[in-house]
Amino acid sequence: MRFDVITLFPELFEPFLRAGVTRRAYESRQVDVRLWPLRDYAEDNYRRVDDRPYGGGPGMVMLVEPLERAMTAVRADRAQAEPVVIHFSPTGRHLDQSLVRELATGPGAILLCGRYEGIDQRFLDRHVTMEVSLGDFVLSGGELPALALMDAVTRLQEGVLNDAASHEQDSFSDGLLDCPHYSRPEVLETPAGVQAVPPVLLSGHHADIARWRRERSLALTQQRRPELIEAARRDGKLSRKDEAFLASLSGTDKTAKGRSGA
Ligand code: 9D3
Repeated sequence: MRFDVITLFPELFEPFLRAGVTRRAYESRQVDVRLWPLRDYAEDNYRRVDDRPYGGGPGMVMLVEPLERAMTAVRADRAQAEPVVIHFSPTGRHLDQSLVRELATGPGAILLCGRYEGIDQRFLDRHVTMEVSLGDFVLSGGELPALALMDAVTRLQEGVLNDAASHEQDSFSDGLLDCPHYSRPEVLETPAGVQAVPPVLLSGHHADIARWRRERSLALTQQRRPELIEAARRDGKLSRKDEAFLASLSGTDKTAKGRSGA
């Protein structure tokens, strides 16, 4: 799989490509990331890549011509006839795990990172197949969204997670939020008091532990993201036991976190 990233800030990508569980996939070119510095495709003496918007107003617009030259170079370097071209934009479709899974099975994409107020619409009209947003908040450009997408897709590639089961236990893999996790020490002494690990996790009863984790996931999802419970129900992902547990929560949040609104 291959990602071609057109960006004014290629240096932002390097540290992410060298860290964590995804590193090996990038280094082995199992996921081949190629960076295309847009400024290299500016042709005038000032290496101009942006200019003022027609119609006036604040900010700058990314110029068609350098983008066009960069895109021509990328397409010439990619065998594929019609690669997916993703433009990261606050007006795009919100990135979610179903899009990530879809991209993870494909040949990759061309990723277009905007800066300033945005990109000349005429370039977008001719090249972009998909607009993707990271959510309803304002960033200064598309580079972090591009890194987020590549990270999410790359960790789904064969051999990236040591443990195949990590995939299945992921938040969202079955549409529910993840349960809490604990490690040593068994009892944590703090100035605010003593915090013990939930005893069931020390019991060695694997069925009980699995049930406890499932119930923590269900309760947390019901509390924070009730629409995900509805979706899991529609998708037939809730067992009779799950439904009985949810019914026992009886619509009131009895947890300390629920009462505090945390
Ligand atoms: C202050 C400028 N905004 C006017 C309301 C428009 C605007 C233009 C460019 C807002 C943000 C950006 C830069 N953002 C991205 O390129 C971006 C983004 C984001 O800001 N939030 C969530 N997802 C994304 S994907 C790309």
